[in-house]
Amino acid sequence: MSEELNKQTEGLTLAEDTVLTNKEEFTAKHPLNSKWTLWYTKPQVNKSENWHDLLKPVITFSSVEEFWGIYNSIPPANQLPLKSDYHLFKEGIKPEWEDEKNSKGGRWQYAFSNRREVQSVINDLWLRGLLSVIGETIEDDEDEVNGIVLNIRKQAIRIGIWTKDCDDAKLRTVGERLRKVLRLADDQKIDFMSHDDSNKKGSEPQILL
Ligand code: MGP
Repeated sequence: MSEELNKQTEGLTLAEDTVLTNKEEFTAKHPLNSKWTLWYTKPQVNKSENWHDLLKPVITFSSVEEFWGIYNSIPPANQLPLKSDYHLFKEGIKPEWEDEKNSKGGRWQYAFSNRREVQSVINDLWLRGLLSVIGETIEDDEDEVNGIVLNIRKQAIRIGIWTKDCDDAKLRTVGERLRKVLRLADDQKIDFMSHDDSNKKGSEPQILL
């Protein structure tokens, strides 16, 4: 078998340096367009803990390699406890409605039921969402998207893309990209709600896509 393989690969050469020929390539880092901070919201244990107490920054990174290092060493989405959240936001933006970069914006959200059958797809959807955000393929205007959020709840898992403003045309582009990233079927809808409305009880989403 190895003889046959040797014969087949005899004439092959690698056009460029790779990790196979150049050990420096092992340490190369591929910078991302922006720096990103991962945040975690731990579940509330007693009622005296408010939203701000539960939310903590975990780590900031700026390269593809650091992203994978972090991704592979934190609990996968489907092992997070109920009532916890992951948030990945551009460095300097807090994942809160109150942050001045979020306050005029809102979020596109895809919610799917938290049943055992869907547990296996959570990690896949969340990873595809993360990659679209750090690769900035989710947006045309590189400043429209501030971050991505994962909420683990009993009734539903929610993935939300937080936008800087509520400009209809820009929102639609981001919404359409999100549908593609998550590979949603026609009957799987996402909705948009401004943070102003999220902060009011009983608000209905402004856009359904
Ligand atoms: P949630 O975690 O988005 O939804 O907000 P959940 O857990 O499904 O609960 P529900 O009440 O929407 O059904 C839960 C609560 O956390 C909100 O009602 C707010 O009190 C608080 N909260 C959430 N966010 C994203 C913020 C925020 O950005 N700022 C502040 N001050 N509170 C927030």
